[in-house]
Amino acid sequence: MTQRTLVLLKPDAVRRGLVGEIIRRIEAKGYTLAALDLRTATPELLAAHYAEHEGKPFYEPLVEFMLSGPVVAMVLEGERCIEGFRSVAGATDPTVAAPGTVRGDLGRDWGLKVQQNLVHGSDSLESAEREIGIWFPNL
Ligand code: RTP
Ligand code: MG
Repeated sequence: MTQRTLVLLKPDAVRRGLVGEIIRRIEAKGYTLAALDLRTATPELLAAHYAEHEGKPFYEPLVEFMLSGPVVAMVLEGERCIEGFRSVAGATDPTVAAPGTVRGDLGRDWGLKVQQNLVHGSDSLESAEREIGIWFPNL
């Protein structure tokens, strides 16, 4: 089933010069870029994007981190790319993410700052459509 998914390369990925490496892995996997944009998030955008996490202990530091520099927002297209990109990304915590994944190979352990895990990928069909609407309303 061909799907679309919203992927963010977080500020740590941009700061560390890993944009090319991560896009290389996405393209090598066979996913197509349907949209790609370097931009600085806003509190409003992030409140919508992370609505499901509002109130959790990591919410405020996560939003602050996501505002700390530009992100690369993209829409990927491909066969089962929602699940597929999350498998390319690896587990949320870079320390336990499997080798071969973006977070496992390139992620650093910054102590309690689990939010600095390089990438975001939509986790379901519903969240993909919702998040694409937030980041690329004209797509
Ligand atoms: P993502 O949404 O970024 O693709 O990551 P995910 O599904 O693997 O993780 P999720 O549970 O949706 O959490 C969203 C982001 O919040 C940060 N986080 N920090 N305990 C913590 O400090 C903690 N837990 C989650 C991470 O940046 C995670 O990617
Ligand atoms: Mg998530």
